[in-house]
Parts: sequence; C-alpha cells; structure tokens
Amino acid sequence: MEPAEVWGARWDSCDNPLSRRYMEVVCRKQSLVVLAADLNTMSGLNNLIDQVGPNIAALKTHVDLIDDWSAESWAAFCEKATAHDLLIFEDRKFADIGPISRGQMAGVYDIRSWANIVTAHGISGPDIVDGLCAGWSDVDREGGVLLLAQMSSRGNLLGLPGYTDEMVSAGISNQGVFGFIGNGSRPAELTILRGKVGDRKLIWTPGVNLAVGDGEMGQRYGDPHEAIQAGSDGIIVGSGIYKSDDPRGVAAKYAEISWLALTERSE
Ligand code: 5BU
Repeated sequence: MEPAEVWGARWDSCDNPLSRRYMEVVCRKQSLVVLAADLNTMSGLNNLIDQVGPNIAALKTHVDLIDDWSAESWAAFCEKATAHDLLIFEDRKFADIGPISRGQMAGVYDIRSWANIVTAHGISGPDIVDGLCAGWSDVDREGGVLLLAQMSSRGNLLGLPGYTDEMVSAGISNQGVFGFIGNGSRPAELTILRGKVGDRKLIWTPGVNLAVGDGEMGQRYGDPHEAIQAGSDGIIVGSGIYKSDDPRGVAAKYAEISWLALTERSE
C-alpha cells in the first residue's frame, strides 16, 4: 500500500522533514515497532539488531546505558542500523535551557552526529527545541524532537492538569518537532492526546507490551493494537522483545499486529 493511503491526512500534514521518511519505512517494512534496545553491551546490541532489524521501523537507544561503549563501536552499530533502514532515536530526555541542550548534543557521545530523533521534556520552556535543532545544525544535520506530552510510568507528573495541553501548544507549530510521546499504556489518554495533536505531528508510545498490566518499578503496559487504534504512530517496545527467548519471532509478531492495526485505522 502507498504511504499516502495508509497514513491518510498525516502523510500531507506532518511537517518535520523526517516524518515522511519514517512513514515510508513503516510501509516498506510493514511494522510500526520502535525497538527500545536497552541492553548494556555492544555485542548484545549488535546481536539484537542482527536478529530483529528487518521487523522494526526505528531504533531507540539509551547511549549512556552501555558498559563497553566506544566511539568506534558505536559508529559501526549506527551504520548497521542505517543499513536496516532505521531512524536512530536517542531517548535522552533533554530538559535544560536551549544553549545547554545544544551543547549536550555534542560532548563525548556527540548525539547530534548520529541521532535522527531525540526526546525532550518541555519543563524548561519551548526554546529547548530550537537549542536541540541548533545542535544538529552545528554539524550540518537536521533532526526531529519528540516532546514528552505524556509518560507511561505510574504517578508521573505530566498528567497534572494543563501540562499535556501546554506541551502540545508549545510544539505543534514548530517544524523541529517530529512529534509527541504519548502514554501507550492508557488508550483513553492517547485518544485525548490525538484529539489535541490532530494530524500535524506523529505520536510515539512507550509502555506497550502484549502482556498488559503493571511492569517493573512503576512501568505500565497497554496493548499494541489498542495503542495504534487510539492514535499511536509508533509503538516503543523494549523488554517485550529483547527479554524474550525468540526476539526475532516476537518482533515479527509485534510488527504484524501493528501493521494490521494501522491498515484497519486507515480504512
Ligand atoms: P520496556 O522494556 O518496553 O518497558 O521499555 C520502555 C522504553 O521506553 C525504555 O527505554 C524507557 O526509557 C522508554 N520510556 C518509557 O518506558 N516510558 C516513557 O514515558 C518514556 C520512555 Br518518555
């Protein structure tokens, strides 16, 4: 199916330059799975991507989780991800003022040079998006920011009255914003967020697992199909895949469920 057909109004309306690239990859690979690759060794990460690369649409990293990180091994890993047609999303959750966030895109990890997408809290104000985009411009690259409008974890403060609305109005007109993080564990909350966001931005959702319910240390999980029906454009799945005995088979299962949900949504 053609992306315009599958994605409907979002294909024309999403304004960050990477949005279409992601939507095309989803159609090519028939998967809306964003893999949360939360492993702490480079060999573990490489093995995981070798196994599930064909079944996922984007790769989410926490670069500071890795015990044996080196610039060279990371560059090779990113090359592997790119060969699998994956946008690389560093879930760094930046939260500082614009100029410092810009500087934090550099540093030892040099996130600006390999990440296509990063997450940010809006707690310090909307200029953080411009700071992060300036970080990419410093190395002649363009990226997209995912603003945290909701979170999946129990008791998070983004659910306090007004916060999500403020986040949406801060980001909706900024081209540097790729989209918003919504709560994959609560489809009802997600439906409300989608209503506020409309079709101009994508929504990606953590807190998704076929085993719905409470996870470890306050994490909560919702069903992948329900999340997409409620308006998610990318299901972020970590332990549901990498902790399974058959990561490849399970990733394929999440891919199949997610693609079916998207095609149903577009009918
Ligand atoms: P899990 O193993 O599927 O629970 O991993 C979830 C991932 O999504 C993990 O990397 C978290 O850092 C990330 N996450 C989350 O769980 N909840 C949130 O609200 C945000 C990110 Br934002």
